[in-house]
Amino acid sequence: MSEPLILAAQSGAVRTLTLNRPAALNSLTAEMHAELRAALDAAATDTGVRCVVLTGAGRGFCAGQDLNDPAIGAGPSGAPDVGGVVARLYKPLALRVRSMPVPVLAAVNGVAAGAGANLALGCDIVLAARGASFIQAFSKIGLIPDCGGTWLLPRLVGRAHALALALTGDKLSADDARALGLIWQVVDDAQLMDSAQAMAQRLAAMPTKALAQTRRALDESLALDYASALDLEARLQGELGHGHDFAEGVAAFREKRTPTFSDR
Ligand code: T3D
Repeated sequence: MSEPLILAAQSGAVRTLTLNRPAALNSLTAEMHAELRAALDAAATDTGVRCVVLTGAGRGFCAGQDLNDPAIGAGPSGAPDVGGVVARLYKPLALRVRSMPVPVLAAVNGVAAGAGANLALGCDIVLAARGASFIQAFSKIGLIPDCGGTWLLPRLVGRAHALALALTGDKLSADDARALGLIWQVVDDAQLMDSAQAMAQRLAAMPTKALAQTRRALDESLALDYASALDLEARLQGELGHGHDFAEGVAAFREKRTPTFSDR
């Protein structure tokens, strides 16, 4: 029997998903897309999951689209159907990550290139091993950034750096990515998974629903004027105010104890 393309492991309320095609730097085939989407859907519906960690097996995180995958190359006419691939596979993947009901942490263990870089950057918190790197490899093969790259990059690092990264396709070290504000933190290679698990366990103990709504409010605010963002805050805060977690958080504060959150 062949190895799963996505490995899933559970530790407490943390589900770790590992992209598992190390010989091809975990580049994404159509089959792998299907397994990854299924694994994310399963984590989203499992109430025992309160944080997801996404990482890669071997020396790479993900080298983007598998450029050898025959299932992806050509459309019905025989001509390349790159737009169809992006619409059918990358858009739903990017939206799935961004709409998870729990925080998603990328533990970038090695090179993250093309859609693999943007898959990581679309996660809520990005931790990288010092030896990892980020490459907007698209321009080298005549494409534009996809998997959310055109939206994410300018918002993360501003137009000047976004455009230079996308036009040149230059490799950015983890430390430089951190210095630009592209990612959250860099840790020594040997510490990556321990640091990621520690951060994930911490997030898993937090009020999950409030974390998911925080992501939503920040994302939606980018298309809103100030007054509309304030309206959105009032609406989401109103919903959260009726939840168990708010009552529990306030009670725990008053009673000087650790809260136990359960909303999802
Ligand atoms: O339909 C569509 O295409 C639309 C969707 C587009 C989304 C995209 O992601 S487009 C961008 C696709 N990705 C790339 O262009 C990156 C290609 N890879 C590289 O440039 C390099 O591999 C890296 C810079 C990422 C790493 O370089 P290095 O020197 O550390 O490793 P390597 O020797 O190049 O790669 C190791 C193996 O992985 C090698 O296989 P081999 O020779 O040992 O059998 C290499 O062919 C394989 N590999 C790496 N990336 C891919 C890949 N195989 C298939 N597809 C890849 N993307």
